[in-house]
Amino acid sequence: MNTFKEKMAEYASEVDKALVLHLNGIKKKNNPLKEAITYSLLSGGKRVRGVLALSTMEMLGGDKQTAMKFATAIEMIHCYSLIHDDLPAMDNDDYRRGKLSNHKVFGEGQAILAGDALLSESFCVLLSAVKDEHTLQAVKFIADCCGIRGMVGGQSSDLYMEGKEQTLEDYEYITHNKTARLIIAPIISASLACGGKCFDNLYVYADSIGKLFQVTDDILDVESTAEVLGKTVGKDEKENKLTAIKIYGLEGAKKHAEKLYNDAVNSISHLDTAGFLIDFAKYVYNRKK
Ligand code: GRG
Repeated sequence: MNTFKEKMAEYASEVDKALVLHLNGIKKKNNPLKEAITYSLLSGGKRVRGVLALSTMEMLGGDKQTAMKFATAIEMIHCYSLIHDDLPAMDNDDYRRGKLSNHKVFGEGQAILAGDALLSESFCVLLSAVKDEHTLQAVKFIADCCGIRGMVGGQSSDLYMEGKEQTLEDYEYITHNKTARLIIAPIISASLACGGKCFDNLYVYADSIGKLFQVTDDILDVESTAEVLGKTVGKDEKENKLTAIKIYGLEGAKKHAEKLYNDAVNSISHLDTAGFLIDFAKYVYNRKK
């Protein structure tokens, strides 16, 4: 039997292969767009969102091809968000995944376009997955997670709140939308594609690990190093960002992480095919990068 680590690597490698295959199908034009997209898309992310799409669909006994399309598209959306987040107008970071940020290599204009193109391309992939009412609902859900009512809305609030007085309510809104929604997307879209199978339990699980992902990100920004994370560390405090550390303090944030981990596990522990997702929650809780 595969260990969690092996299974995780197997899913991540399937996502990588699908992304390479997709890029191979795009013709190079007289511009750097394909190169700029390839640079960021194949720069070695953990592929957690793609892994969640594949593993949840497998757990529910759903269609593998549909899962591959959801995984590919959501990783494209995630990649666009990282490229745009690194721009000087947003988080202004020169490094991502241990390499120069997209705009440091291709310039700000091309980086904006690479993000735009990845988002459009993701919807070409998602539309190709629509084959019935269930897959249509799943694609609508993913669209909702990444736009005004999701990641972009959260990022906009995060930018808007900079330098203003911030409350726990602001923190919860921003975390839920900016980060958790794109973790919820692969899990719940798999459930919807399977006719809403295990929807309620999986929603609690997805929401908990989505929030946990942001809390561990905030803790790592304090406790880890640029070498391990491949991006600048210690920026949150320096730039007075609204983080779990600011709201709960470092020890309080660790306690909050433990609660979210327990909530995640308790929501699905009674399901007999949930082994991988239970281990995945532990992986997020203990992650070092
Ligand atoms: C620009 C619309 C727009 C949204 C930006 C990505 C994002 C939203 C903000 C980045 C801020 C941040 C670090 C959030 C924490 C959660 C997060 C998205 C971490 C990066 O995701 P990982 O760790 O990255 O999955 P890899 O590189 O492994 O893919």
